[in-house]
Amino acid sequence: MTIKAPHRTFDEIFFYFDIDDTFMFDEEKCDAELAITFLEDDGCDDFFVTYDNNDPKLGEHDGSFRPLPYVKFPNTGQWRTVKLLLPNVRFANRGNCADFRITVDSGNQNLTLSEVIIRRLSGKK
Ligand SMILES: [Ca+2]
Repeated sequence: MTIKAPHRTFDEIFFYFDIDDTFMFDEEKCDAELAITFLEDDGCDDFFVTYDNNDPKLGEHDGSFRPLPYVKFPNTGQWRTVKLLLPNVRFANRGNCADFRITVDSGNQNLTLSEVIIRRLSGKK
């Protein structure tokens, strides 16, 4: 999996992730689990994930940016891992040449990531 250089706008920062196409590409009837390990500090209050999915009604650009609910956290100074279910993934590089992204639009838009793992839960092997 490749992480692209963070893209910053006036009030948001995006971390784009491109899954190796030999591992997952243009999937059908496939769910995935995304595990994100991050630092609960004062750089921001929350973040959310959007991902390339198969339902064109869910998410902008025909489902290329299906949003998940915000992950909210306090400033504990501790590392935390969240596991997110991504139903009906497609991962066809349609999200600005990536498969999913993490958006930060709160606080100072700073998020410290330690590890991001994608795991196939169903679909073709
Ligand atoms: Ca890809």
